[in-house]
Amino acid sequence: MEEQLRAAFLRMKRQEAMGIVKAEIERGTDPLDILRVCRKAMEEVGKRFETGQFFLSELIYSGEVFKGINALLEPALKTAITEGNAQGAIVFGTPRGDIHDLGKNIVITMMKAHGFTVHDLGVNVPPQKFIADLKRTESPVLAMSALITPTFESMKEVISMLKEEGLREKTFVIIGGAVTSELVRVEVGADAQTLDPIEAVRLCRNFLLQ
Ligand code: B12
Repeated sequence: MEEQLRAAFLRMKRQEAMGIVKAEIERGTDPLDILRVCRKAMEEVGKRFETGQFFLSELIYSGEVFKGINALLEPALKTAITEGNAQGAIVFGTPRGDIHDLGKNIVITMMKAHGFTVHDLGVNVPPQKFIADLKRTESPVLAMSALITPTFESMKEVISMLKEEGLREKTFVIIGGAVTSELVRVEVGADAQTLDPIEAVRLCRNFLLQ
């Protein structure tokens, strides 16, 4: 499946890719494994964009292929999850300057399926909006997604505003997105970082159960 799906992605064959995914779901393949293959394929699209083999049109189209696949994966991801009801609230968004949201939406699907209430602020979110929503909803968790490196500065701004508002101590800040890493977590001052949606759920749940 992996090679076929990767090839369909790189040839921008949306219907073909969706057909492969549909067949895999019907065969009972773990939807998280399908997601991993998609993420790797998108990484490859990104690399080809970086090296000039692909243009912006391919970047855009790969997003459309992924959206089609996500529509198929979403119900499968929800039914694949059976554990508990976390009952915590999360403010989630892609900070200012960044408009990527495919990964964010996947993580939100998983969080909701695990019983979290998610306040999705969307993309290109100014720091003030994060703070206002954390206050309004009294959410103990702030989740931010970054797909381009300039977003690290926006994340830092949000975290420094959290400190100014006296909210930093009581807010668990988790970040993710293809360009993030443990080093980035330390640099921006977040509490946790992961690329794995299940790990994200586990980390947030552990914080809430403390
Ligand atoms: C699709 C895509 C786009 C689409 C986005 C569509 C959309 N609605 O999101 C479009 C065409 C709009 C786009 C635009 C641009 N893009 Co772009 N894009 C990509 C691409 C190919 C795939 C991203 C993706 O959706 N992956 C699939 C998802 C499922 O993976 P993910 O986001 O990583 O999410 C997973 C995890 O990270 C995690 N996760 C995600 N968020 C969070 C949050 C939390 C809290 C947690 C815990 C976990 C978590 O969960 C997900 C599931 O596993 C990447 C390549 C790559 N390496 O990813 C480039 C990439 C991110 N883009 C890049 C660039 C340069 C751009 C542009 C600047 C291009 C341009 N010249 O205009 C613009 C920037 C626009 C902006 N201001 O934001 C670069 C960034 C380089 C950098 N280091 O800064 C990349 C890395 C490509 C590359 N290698 O050059 N892009």
